[in-house]
Amino acid sequence: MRVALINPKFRLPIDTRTTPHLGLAYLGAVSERRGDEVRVYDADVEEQPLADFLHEFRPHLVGITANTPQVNPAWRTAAAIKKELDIPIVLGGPHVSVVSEDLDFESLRQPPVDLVVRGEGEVPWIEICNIVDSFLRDQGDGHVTGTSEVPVTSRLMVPQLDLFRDVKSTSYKTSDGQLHRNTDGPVIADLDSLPWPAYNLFKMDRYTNLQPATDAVDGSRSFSIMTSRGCPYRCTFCSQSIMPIKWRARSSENVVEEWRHLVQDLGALEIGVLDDSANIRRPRLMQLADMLIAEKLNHVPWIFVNGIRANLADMDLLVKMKQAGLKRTAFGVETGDPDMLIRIDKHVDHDTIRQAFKNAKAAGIETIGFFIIGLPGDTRASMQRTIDFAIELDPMIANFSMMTPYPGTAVYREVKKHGRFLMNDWEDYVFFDQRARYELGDLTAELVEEMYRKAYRQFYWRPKYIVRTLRRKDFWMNFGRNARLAWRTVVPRREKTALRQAMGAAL
Ligand code: B12
Ligand code: SF4
Repeated sequence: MRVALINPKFRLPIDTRTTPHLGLAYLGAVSERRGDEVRVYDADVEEQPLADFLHEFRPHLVGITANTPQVNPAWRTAAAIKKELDIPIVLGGPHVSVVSEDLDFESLRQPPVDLVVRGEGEVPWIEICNIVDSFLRDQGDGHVTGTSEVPVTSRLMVPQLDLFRDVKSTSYKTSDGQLHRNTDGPVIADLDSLPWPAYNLFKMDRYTNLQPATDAVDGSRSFSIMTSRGCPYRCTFCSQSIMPIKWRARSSENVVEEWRHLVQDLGALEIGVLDDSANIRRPRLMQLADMLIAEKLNHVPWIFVNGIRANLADMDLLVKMKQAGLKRTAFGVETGDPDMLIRIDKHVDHDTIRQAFKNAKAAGIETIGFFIIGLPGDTRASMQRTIDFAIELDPMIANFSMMTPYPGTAVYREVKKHGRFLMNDWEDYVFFDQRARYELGDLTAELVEEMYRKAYRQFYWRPKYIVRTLRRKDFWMNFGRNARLAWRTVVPRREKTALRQAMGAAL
């Protein structure tokens, strides 16, 4: 069967670099293992128009990925596909996985969307492929022509057959328009059973690299890896719809084998480790580091892109990881205010965070701090404490995000109940824009936007920071991009956001 996997176009309001989509790379790998002919269409880097791609490849099944700001483009893509070919369309990814807000059904209500996969996709995706494949074979429909009187998709989705009723973690729409939601399936217990991501399906030379945590290297030589999935914590702001609370890790042997493949076969010059919480089990990381050293894979720098838990980052572990090639690590600090830190359920205190930064710096590892401006309950004083704490920790990169309440999070529920959203579209759910995303009590958009700009100004326009930055080679490698970012964050916007004015006028 021919299977197409699509990453719909979505441009962030800042100048981002591009990276192959790891989720699609995993789905492509399991499909290839099933024996399918697979193509990835990544609209971020693709030059061929979608219609041409579809007519050239003539897929039997299409899967589209969608996080929250990408879901409208995903629907538009689905509509464009159905205009060209009569084929079943499956949506998956973080947005459609938020069952608490019925977001699987929201997508199924879009005419061109037939199925939604919630959460980890590999197992349900393959079950769907099996069902569609045997249906097409039974129908003698080796090729999708769309010329039969009853369209292929309608025949596949007839309620009398109800072909997808046993596919766990899947929601679907039968041809009578009824929406169905199957129960959740178990998480993938043995991650070693998964094939490695199929980078062979991507036009690697068109990517730049992971941002903002990594440095500018040739995109085709910058890779991601995920050594564990899930996170046992539930911070109030974090969108955890895809990765369940059950944390699982691959074996070190399995990780090292993929690492070797990236370094030796694909020529990786840099590796971004994408785990949500890589250091949940310390002995595992120690073993992994030992193996990277023993296997002489430690000459390629790697980076914890998403942050590791500060409460589990002791000196011995960090020194060992530095020896294993760890160049830079992020920590989720979020707030400098002690009460807010408790309120967001981070389960860490400021002294522990201080110590983790000290340890990392002493071990010779560069640091990134993630901070949030405008958490529910934040005040001018608490946000100032966040800025002050960032300056005290003095990481190499401070990343201040505008609090964006993603559906399914505790913050989203709180704003829904007591505040008001300043977004009228899922495409606004990005946090590197300068605009406030909601208002709650005394936390006004003006205040949050003012403090957001202040955070960047106060952190980055320190003489000590500027001198140190100018001495870094990486800074000059990224000079154009850094200059654009600095300009955007320093120049204040005088007007209120256009969106807020529109919302105000509507009330
Ligand atoms: C690396 C990363 C990035 C990278 C690359 C993104 C990418 N294209 O993969 C960069 C830095 C560019 C990025 C940017 C953003 N990101 Co990001 N990112 C991640 C991160 C840390 C890892 C993604 C990953 O590779 N996961 C591992 C793979 C295996 O999982 P996956 O991609 O989700 O795919 C699995 C399932 O979702 C499902 N699936 C996915 N697609 C499909 C499609 C089909 C057909 C099927 C059947 C199944 C399926 O099956 C896959 C295999 O199990 C996640 C956190 C996380 N744990 O996933 C956040 C995360 C995805 N990002 C998030 C956000 C908010 C963003 C931004 C919007 C932030 C911003 N700047 O405002 C932007 C959006 C950019 C964009 N253009 O879309 C949120 C999404 C929340 C939401 N509700 O949408 C997450 C979950 C972080 C969080 N916990 O809040 N991100
Ligand atoms: S912010 Fe980090 S620790 Fe908190 S729930 Fe998300 S991934 Fe887990």
